Amino acid sequence: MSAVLLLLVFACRRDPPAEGNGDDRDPPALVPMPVSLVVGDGELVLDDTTRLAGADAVAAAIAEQLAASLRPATGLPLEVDVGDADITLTIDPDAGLPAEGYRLDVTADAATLVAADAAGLFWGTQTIRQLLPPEALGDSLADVAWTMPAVAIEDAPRFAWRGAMIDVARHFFGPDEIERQIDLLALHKLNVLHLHLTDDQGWRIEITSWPNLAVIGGATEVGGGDGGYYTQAEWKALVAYAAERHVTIVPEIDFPGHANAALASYGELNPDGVPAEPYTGTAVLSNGLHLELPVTWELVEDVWTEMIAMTPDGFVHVGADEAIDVADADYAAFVAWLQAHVAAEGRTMVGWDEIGDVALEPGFVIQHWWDEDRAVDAVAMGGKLLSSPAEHAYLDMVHDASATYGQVWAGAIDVEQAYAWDPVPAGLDETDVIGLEGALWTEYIDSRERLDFMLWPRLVAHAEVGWTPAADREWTSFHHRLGVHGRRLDALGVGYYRSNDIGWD
Ligand code: TNX
Repeated sequence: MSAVLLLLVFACRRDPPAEGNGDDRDPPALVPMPVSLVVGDGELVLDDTTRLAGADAVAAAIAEQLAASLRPATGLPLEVDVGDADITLTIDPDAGLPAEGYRLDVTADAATLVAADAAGLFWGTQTIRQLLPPEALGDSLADVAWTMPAVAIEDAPRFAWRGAMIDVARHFFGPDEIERQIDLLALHKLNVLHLHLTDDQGWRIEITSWPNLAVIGGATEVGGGDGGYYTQAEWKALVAYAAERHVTIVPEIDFPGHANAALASYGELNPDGVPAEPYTGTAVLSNGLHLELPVTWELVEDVWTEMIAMTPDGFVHVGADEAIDVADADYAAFVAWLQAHVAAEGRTMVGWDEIGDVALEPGFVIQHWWDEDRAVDAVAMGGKLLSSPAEHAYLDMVHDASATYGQVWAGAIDVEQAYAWDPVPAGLDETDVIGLEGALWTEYIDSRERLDFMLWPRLVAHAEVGWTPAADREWTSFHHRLGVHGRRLDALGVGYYRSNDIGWD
C-alpha cells in the first residue's frame, strides 16, 4: 500500500504544539533538534517481518547496531541484510551532505537513511531510536506498537566537537560505567568524551615505564576510597568501544599543576627525594611538577609517548590549568615544549585556557573555562576555541536552590542556564570555534547515582547547543521536547535530575 504523503512543514521550533493534544510524538520530540524536519502523514510499523539492510558492509554493520539496540525491548527479529529492505542505510559521499550529516525519509512503507559518512549514518540511527516509542530504548520486553511517524529529516551538526568531560581522577569510575555513559552520549549525538585522567588525588592510567603512577598514584581518591586505574588493555578497549559509537576519547594528563599523585608515586620527582604525601582532600594544591629536575621531563615524555601509542585519535589534552607556584617563564617553556612534543607525534594539543598566556604555534585547541578574553586572544595565534564557560558548562555546579551537593563558585546551572548560551564569543567567527564541552569535576561525585544526576539532563541541553544551528534553537521548544525525552531516559534507567522547571511527561 503506497501512502499519499501530505507533507507539512512543521515550524515546531517556533510554535510548540498546543498543550494537551495527548500525542507526544506529534511533532516527534527529537533532541537535539534537527536542522530540517518535515512531518508527513502516516507511520511506519515495525513488526515480525521488518528487515533492515545496509548498502555496503559498513552500513550493514551500523544497521546491525541499530537492530541490536531495538531487539531487547521489541522482541522483533529485525534481521539485517545487504541490499534493500524496509529500513535501508546507505553511505554516499556524493549525496550532497556535509560531514556527519544524514537524510532520513520515513513513509508508511519504508525508511531510507543516507549519510555522507559512517558517523552521519550512525547519528541518523540515533534519530530513528528517538522516533520510536520511548520503551524501544529499554532492555526488557515492552508491549507497545512499534511505530515511527512519517518524516523527512535533513540534518548535520553545527560543531565538530560536541563533548563531555568526566573527571575520573577525583573519584574513579571504571570501564563499565564509562561505557554506559558513552552509550548515552551517542544517543544525543555527542561525539567526544574527554577523560581527566590525573590530578592531585589520583592517577588513573597504567604507564608501564613508570608503574608506580598507577599502583601508588592510582590507589587514592577524594575522601580516602580505593581509587583505581585503567590498565592499558582496558584503555584500548574503552577507546574502541567509543569509536564503534562514533565517540572519540580524548585523554587528559594534567601537568604541571595538579600533579600530586605523580609526586606521591616517585620520590625522585621531588627535590628532597621523598615521595609527596598522598592527597585526598578537595582543594587545589600548589605543589606542581619540579621542572628544574631533569627526571621530571623524562617522566612527562615517557607518559605522553605511551599515552599516544595507546590512543589512536588526533587530540591530546595536556591540562595545564592552575599551575600555582610554577614561575611564568617555566610554565611557558613547558607548555611550548609539550606542544612541539605532541605535534612531532602527529597530535594536536588541547589545553585549558591558561595556555593562552604562552606563545604557541598555530594548530592547538584552547578550552575556555575561566578567562574568555584570554581564550579569544589565543585564537589569533592560530588556535581553535573549545567552549566550556564554567557558568554554563560546569556540571559539578548545583542545579538550583534545592541542591544537597554540588559546587557553587560559578553559580547554579539549571537546564535553561545549560541551554541559553552560544559557544561563539563576541569577536570570533563560527569557524574559530571547534565546539563545546560540558565538564563534570568529581570532587563530590562518587557514585553512578550522582554521576547521572549531575550529567543528565543538562548534557541534553549541551547536545542541542552543539548540534542545532543557533538561529533554530528555542527554549520553549526544547523545554517541551526535554519533557518528552525524560521517558527515554527513564527507559534507559538514567537517574537524571527531574528539574522542577521542566514539565516532565
Ligand atoms: C577548577 S576548571 C578546576 C578543577 C576543579 C574545578 C571545580 C579547571 C581547569 N580546574 O580542578 O575541579 O574548578 O569546579
